[in-house]
Amino acid sequence: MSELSIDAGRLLGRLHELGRIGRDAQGRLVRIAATDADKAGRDLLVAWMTGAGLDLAVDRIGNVFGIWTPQGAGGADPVMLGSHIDTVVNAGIYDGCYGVLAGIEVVETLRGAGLVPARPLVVAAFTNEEGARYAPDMMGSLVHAGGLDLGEALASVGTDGSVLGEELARIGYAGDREPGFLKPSAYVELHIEQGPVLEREGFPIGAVETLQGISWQRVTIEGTANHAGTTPMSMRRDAGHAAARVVTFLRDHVTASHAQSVATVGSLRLEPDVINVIPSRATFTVDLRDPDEGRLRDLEAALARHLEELAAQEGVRVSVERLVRFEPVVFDGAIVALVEEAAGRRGLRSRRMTSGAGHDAQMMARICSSAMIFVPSRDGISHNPREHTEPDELAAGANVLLDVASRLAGIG
Ligand code: HGY
Ligand code: MN
Ligand code: MN
Repeated sequence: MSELSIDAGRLLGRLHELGRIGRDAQGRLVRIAATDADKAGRDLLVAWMTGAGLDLAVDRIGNVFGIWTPQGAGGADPVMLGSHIDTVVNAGIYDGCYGVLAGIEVVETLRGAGLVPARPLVVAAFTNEEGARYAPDMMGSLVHAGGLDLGEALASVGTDGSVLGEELARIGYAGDREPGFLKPSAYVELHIEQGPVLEREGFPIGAVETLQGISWQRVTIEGTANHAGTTPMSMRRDAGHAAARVVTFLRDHVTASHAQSVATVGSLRLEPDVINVIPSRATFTVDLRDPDEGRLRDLEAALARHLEELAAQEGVRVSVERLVRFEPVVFDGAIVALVEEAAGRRGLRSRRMTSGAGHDAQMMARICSSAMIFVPSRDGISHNPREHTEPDELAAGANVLLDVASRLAGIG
């Protein structure tokens, strides 16, 4: 069994302290990217990073990096640990934050034990992983990996009409380093599973080997506003009804396919949004995911066909804007094996699995060997204040991260 362990009390204390930042008037956790709440969370994280003796660097898309370059290790490419600290609306306190804070724990534990890695260690907090305000999600890591033009990302307009670059400058996190200035030798992300598998099957550790493909679209349906009382049903061009048909189509189509696909209409807005007016416009998002690229394409094609038929049948006009499209990712097998080995040495059962959620690791996999470590989520709940993982499970995951990072950085 490995003797070194992270300070579980410190990790838990920080998770709860960071989890108190960004609460709205109803007490919900809403630390949306590039808002004042995000700034407050970033400021606390920066204090912890500098307190841990890390050198701070912020790039032009606002990614925050804490860098430990031990004597003699300066010439080697770093091992990077990380995730994100921005949240969705009414979030839990573990999604993303757990991986960033556990990364700081790894550095503090190694330094405290007087262990010196042969490579620099970097802890990263990527900007706008959630994509709740600015699309695409995983934006900061995508720019870092060269998958999205910096100018385009900074010019992205949020759901509130704000411009990301202006907001980053306003909160003081429009950094000066060029995105991609760090070329990691490896990237490892510790994250809660956000799904039910580990808990249901009784595994404390997930060795994540793949991550499913993601397709985000925004659909706008234009009908005709009319009087709710005087317009016969046969004469309506009802954008609300047409949108509802898409929602049920997706559920029925995916369920009937018995595949691993998932489909979600998470945001739906009707205009003029008045009780006695037939909706003239419906604007909604469609989130499609599947671990298999071919099946994901088939699902996108089936939706496109349905929208065409719908336009003809309902007499409405349909337009589609593609927001995000990421193909499935296969992580580095050698690091996945390290995760299993490290778990085993600590007497922890692990199982290989796919990630249903998107993560910064899927972007980092474009430029370096990457993998993820999961810990269980109670009832599989996430993106919800009921998100929870037991303290001993959190500590176990962080210790596996410690062991994997140590091996990758040339310790032990
Ligand atoms: O959408 C996702 O899967 C991630 O939480 N951004
Ligand atoms: Mn996350
Ligand atoms: Mn999330």
